[in-house]
Amino acid sequence: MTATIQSIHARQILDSRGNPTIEVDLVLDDGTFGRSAVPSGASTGTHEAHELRDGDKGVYMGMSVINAIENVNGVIARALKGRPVSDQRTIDQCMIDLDGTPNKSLLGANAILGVSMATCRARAGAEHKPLWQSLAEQFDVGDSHLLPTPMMNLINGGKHADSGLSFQECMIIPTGFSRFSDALRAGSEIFHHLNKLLKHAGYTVSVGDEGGFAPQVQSAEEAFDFLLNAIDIAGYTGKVKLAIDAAASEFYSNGSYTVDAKKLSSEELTTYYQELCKKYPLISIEDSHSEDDWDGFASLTAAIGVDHQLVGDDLLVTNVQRIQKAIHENSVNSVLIKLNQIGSVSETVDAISLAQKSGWTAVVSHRSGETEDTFIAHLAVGLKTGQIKTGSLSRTDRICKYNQLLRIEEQMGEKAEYRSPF
Ligand code: 2PG
Ligand code: MG
Repeated sequence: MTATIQSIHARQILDSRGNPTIEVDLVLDDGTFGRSAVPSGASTGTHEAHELRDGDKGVYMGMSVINAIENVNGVIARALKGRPVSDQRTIDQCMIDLDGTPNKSLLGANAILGVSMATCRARAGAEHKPLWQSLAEQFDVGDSHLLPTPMMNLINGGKHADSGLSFQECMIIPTGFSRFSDALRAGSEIFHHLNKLLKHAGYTVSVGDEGGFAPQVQSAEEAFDFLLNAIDIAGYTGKVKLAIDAAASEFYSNGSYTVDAKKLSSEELTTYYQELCKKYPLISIEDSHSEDDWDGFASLTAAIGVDHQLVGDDLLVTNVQRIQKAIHENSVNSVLIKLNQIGSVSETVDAISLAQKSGWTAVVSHRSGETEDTFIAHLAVGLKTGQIKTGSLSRTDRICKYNQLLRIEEQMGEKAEYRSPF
């Protein structure tokens, strides 16, 4: 396939929180068109690649991305025009070299990622293949028919809601199903039963950034009890497990963690997680400790890592160097994968491959600020990660990823696979 890039055009659009972000349109010389939109986090790790924002408080509260857009339409477009899209790594490396900084702070990780994803879209179009299949072939994954098991964020806390709950995400994982569509149905039914239970208990049922409820519950235990109750009423006990993203960097300060009004040391926090795992079917914990508390992570992995998934998000920021350190130090056994933490598709794939080679799991993830782009649904299938985290069962910015997975399952027909990653 020898199609080359004819034009690249970026524009400013809004994300699910109403903040500006970048959309990129890319056209090949054969007329094929590819479009992508870049997501944005709220609980961002300090080691993430640089998201370039203009910072003029009078315009979109400082959040506009005009400089990043000018970088796409200027220097990046000039450098990539006429280049073949057959090799994604060459395209990405060209932008990485143009930027020249370790964290993409010159051109912006948001600028580079937008072009990187749009290139993948255009190449898939030129090949007349679905994006997941084109990604699987481009990165030598081979036959891929595994639909990802979702982590569904039904109760939002932390920085994503005003609920008072310290943990950012209390999630369910539908493990006991043999089709993605059945797992999705279970998630939706549980979501609606939870709505009724919360209402009945006098809680608000308005939703947070990722479409989960944000009730003023007093503790993680109270949130888990609601989830288990909803799972039970929906008739899925045993088939649906629990997971959290503690996002602990957000409740860490001066050497201690404040969890639901209790002050805990790093060791006490590890003990608290162990107790929660004894009491509840909690099988996956993300960002258990603060992003540079390597010892805290390692202590939890030593304690419960054999039969629990311990995921690094802010800790690892989809960065191969940090993942390597974590493998060496046994800090966690799983990585959360976010394209915009590192800023290009091929570097994201490198992070996934390193994790997979090391016997870890990899969970492809949305950001709390999302768009209608469904790239991550394709990435999870194409790279055979077997897991995706893309929010609750409401809000189109979340549901569009699930809907795309339904389409992929339908396209695959009999070949589609779904199984528990645990
Ligand atoms: C996380 C993400 C997504 P944010 O912490 O895992 O759920 O949140 O995009 O705000 O970093
Ligand atoms: Mg996280």
